[in-house]
Amino acid sequence: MEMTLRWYGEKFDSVKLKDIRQIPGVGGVITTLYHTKPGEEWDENEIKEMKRTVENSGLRLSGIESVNIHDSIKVGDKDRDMYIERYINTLEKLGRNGINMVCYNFMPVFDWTRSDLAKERPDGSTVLAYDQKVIDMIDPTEMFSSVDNKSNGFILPGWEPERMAKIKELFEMYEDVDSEKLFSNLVYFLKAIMPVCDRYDIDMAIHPDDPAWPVFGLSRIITGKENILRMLHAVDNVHNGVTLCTGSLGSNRENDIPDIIRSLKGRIHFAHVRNIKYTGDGTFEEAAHLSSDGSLDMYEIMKALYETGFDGPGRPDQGRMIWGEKAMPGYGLYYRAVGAACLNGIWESLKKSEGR
Ligand SMILES: [Mn+2]
Repeated sequence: MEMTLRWYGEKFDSVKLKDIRQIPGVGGVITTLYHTKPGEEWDENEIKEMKRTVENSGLRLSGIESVNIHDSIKVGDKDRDMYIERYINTLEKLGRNGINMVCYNFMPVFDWTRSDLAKERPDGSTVLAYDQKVIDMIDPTEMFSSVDNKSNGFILPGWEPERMAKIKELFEMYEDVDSEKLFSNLVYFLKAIMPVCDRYDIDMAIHPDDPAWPVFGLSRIITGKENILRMLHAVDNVHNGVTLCTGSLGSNRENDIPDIIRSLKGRIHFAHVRNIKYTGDGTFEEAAHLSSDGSLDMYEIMKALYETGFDGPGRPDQGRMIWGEKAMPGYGLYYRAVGAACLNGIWESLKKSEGR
């Protein structure tokens, strides 16, 4: 695994590349053109500039998270072919510039959902948390304002104000999109983009739905081993792969993450490795990377990645906010550096114990 950190770009991120460079074992960042909107074709000069900025700081640009998918593609309306063409053009430009891993998701309306962006834990750190009972009481069209109030003034990925301003229209778009329709729209999209991925050796890595069950009555299709394998078989090309996000998949207690990792061998192109703690039925909060702090076995997860020969980029994902840092919820420098160090420690011990 190549350890990386997510970085939102100089204009949007409180974290500096020179600070990321000082975290032991972190050699790359996962970034994006954060100002672009879903459906917009990326500008090649901006891609070059983004790459130059990262490389000038002594880091590698290890992949993109995300190139977002326009809702027309997800619902499969009359405009989808136009948006797919733009997406292909963006992939072509990334490929030409030597960028070979693209993370995306196929979640309706909301990229991810939490009921609290700064839940205080007993040690005084704050974390993102989810409580189904709280979510059930929220009007989904009000969800954006409640999230925006707690984002420390940062724009959250997937919660762009321009998009959320049209939230009622978005819900209408998805009204008759059941999980089968959403799945076939995903397959349609993947079949269309595979030729450009083959040409430039671009690994597409779909991010699982977070949490891994339907929220606000919206369909969710990337939630566990069975539907992920179905998706991989439907477009059986190595470039059609997965972001293994332990926290998203782990939100469903029935998901056995090491087993999922082993069954997806060769098709995991990106790893988000974080711990979560189950706090009740349908409730969880994000925890530190030490297994004892949460409910997931981080050693077994890293071991499964190691044993299946995973050599793509990985990152500690979002984490706790500690030491009074003010940053985008989940994306401070301090704790993610701790998380990366913890994962690197497990990885080194796995390597050494096998004499590799
Ligand atoms: Mn993730």
